[in-house]
Amino acid sequence: MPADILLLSTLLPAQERALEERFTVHRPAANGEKAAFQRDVAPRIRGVVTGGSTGIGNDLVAQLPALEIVAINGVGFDKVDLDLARARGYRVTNTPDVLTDDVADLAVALMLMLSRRLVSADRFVRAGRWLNGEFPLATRASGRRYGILGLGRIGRAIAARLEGFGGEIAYCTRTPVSDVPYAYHATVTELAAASDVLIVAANASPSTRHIVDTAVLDALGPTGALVNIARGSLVDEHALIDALIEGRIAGAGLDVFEAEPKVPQALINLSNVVLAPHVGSATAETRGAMGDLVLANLDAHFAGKPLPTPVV
Ligand code: 8YV
Repeated sequence: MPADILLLSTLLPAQERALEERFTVHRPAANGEKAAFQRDVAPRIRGVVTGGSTGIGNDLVAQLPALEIVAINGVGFDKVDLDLARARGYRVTNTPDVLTDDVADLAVALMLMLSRRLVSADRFVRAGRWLNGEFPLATRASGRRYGILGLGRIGRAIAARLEGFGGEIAYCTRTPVSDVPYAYHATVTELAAASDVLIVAANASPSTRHIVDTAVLDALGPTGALVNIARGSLVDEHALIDALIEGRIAGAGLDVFEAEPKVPQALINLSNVVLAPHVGSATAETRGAMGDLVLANLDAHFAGKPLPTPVV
């Protein structure tokens, strides 16, 4: 009998069909159907498919006594309680590597859009304002001091791209990395002080929550820019908004937010920010590769084979 799977976030249509061919797929219960879901469906669920920013809450896990695997369609596992997974004995998988290039591309794109004011420039042309005069000068993107917070797969891919921009690359991680030529800073504040552009590419965890705070933003300074393609929780959003409004930093390029998809109106009102709706991995190619990896992990698990990309 095919295993019962709970699908908490969407996959590409072809991959949802592939999932349905192999498993009995359930979606979260609508309001009014929750009691029936808990009684009839939840006890049978052996696998959960979820997104990186959706994860699975411990209250839902508690309703799934037969849970064997949580397959995350994303690299980040901050919304899945790994200690609980170990204690209860179910597996957790993610989709590393296949999304690295896209997320790194987006970090560089946000940096370029911000420095060269491309969103405002686009609006300027569309509004016909070019006919009345030239667009104000922007800031160079090349040859700057780039600081990368977190030097995992994505941080390294961002650094590799920035090598093509000239300038200096520095990074901050818990312990120095031995195989890179970049300058190491032991604290984020020191990294920010040595950077014109600070790019957040670290994992989210309780220990990295609000790691970019007022002190870090002030160290980045009035000509500095912040780019975040990691998780909203790494940045103290209130401190960021204050720093942007008061001109204590020059601008921000943000793909992730603390309470996404809710974006603070204060950020929306600012012209020195570029906003994206968490689209780091959102290309057809990469979402296809991520979905394939989700299916490969589920297939391997239910065939009793080693998991391609286990977290737990
Ligand atoms: C996705 C992500 O937006 O990989 C991650 O951790 O946040 C993104 O790639 C998300 O996982 C889509 O489900």
